[in-house]
Parts: sequence; C-alpha cells; structure tokens
Amino acid sequence: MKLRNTLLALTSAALAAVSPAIAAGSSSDGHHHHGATAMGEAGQTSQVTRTVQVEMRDNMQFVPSKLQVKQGETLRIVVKNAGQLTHEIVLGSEKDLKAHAELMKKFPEMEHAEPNMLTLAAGKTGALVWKFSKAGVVNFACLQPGHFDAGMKGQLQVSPVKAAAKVANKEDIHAH
Ligand SMILES: [Cu+2]
Repeated sequence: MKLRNTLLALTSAALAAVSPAIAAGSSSDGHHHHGATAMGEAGQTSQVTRTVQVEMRDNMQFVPSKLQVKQGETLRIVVKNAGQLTHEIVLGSEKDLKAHAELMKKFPEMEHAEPNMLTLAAGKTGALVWKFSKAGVVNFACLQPGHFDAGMKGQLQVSPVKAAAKVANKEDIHAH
C-alpha cells in the first residue's frame, strides 16, 4: 500500500513536472513566433554594411516605401520625419503591425522603446540598426493612431543569399 501510494505520488509529481513543459512547447509551436526571429534581430552598429534613408511624410507615406535587402545585411535605416505630425517606423510582420495599430487606437499615449521601432517628432531624424538574418518580407508601418489605416506602411524585401546551400542540404545530398 505504502509503495503504491509512493508510486502514485511519484507519477503525479512527474506528470506535474512534465505537463507545463508540454503545454509550453505546444503553445509556442501553435502560437505565432514573435517578430524577432522571423524578421531578423537588433543589429550592432559596428556591423552595419549599408545605410539607407527613409522619409516619413504627412501624406501618410514612407519614401521610399520599398527597400531591397540581402539576407545577412545589417542596415542602418536613417529615418527623417519630414512632416508636421509625429510619425514612427515599426518593423514587424503584417499581422503584428495590424494588431499593434489597433492597440495604439486604444492607448495612443503608449510609449515605444524597442530596437525595431522609432518614434520621431516633426522634423526629427533618427536611426534604426537592424540585421536581416532571414530571407522574406519584413513589413514596416507607422502606428500613430490612424496612420496605419491611412496606408502608412512599406516593405523590406530580403533576398536569400547563395550560402543558403547549407540550409538546403536536402538538395545538396545528391550533388556528388
Ligand atoms: Cu505616421
């Protein structure tokens, strides 16, 4: 009897220990991954390979609104607010940006301080340093209330690099 109770206790203890791990695992798989991995990572100033300029205007446009990037590049994105309104640039997936824009309508005072975003008062210039480690599209938008809906958004198209041979090792196996 005592043994059985101990076993039961052990089993449930083991289950209790394991199930949070399972729950965490499945939720992180089922849930979309948060921005940082899908779109790259905060870059190091010392690794900047190229500087690009983007202007934010009161007609709800980024100029340019489309930029080409090579996978692996670390860009210094110099952003100038050429308007009279406050604007901001936020890098993210379309889905995250949309959700964030909705949130901004509810909390317009929300402060932004993340490496993937920059808020600028009229006439100000600032810079983001971002490493584009994944090929694909990284969206950006202004999330000041109403600006996203007015179309203030753009895209960084990150083209894959040839060294991706490593990634495509299925294709590589028959190469010899
Ligand atoms: Cu704006």
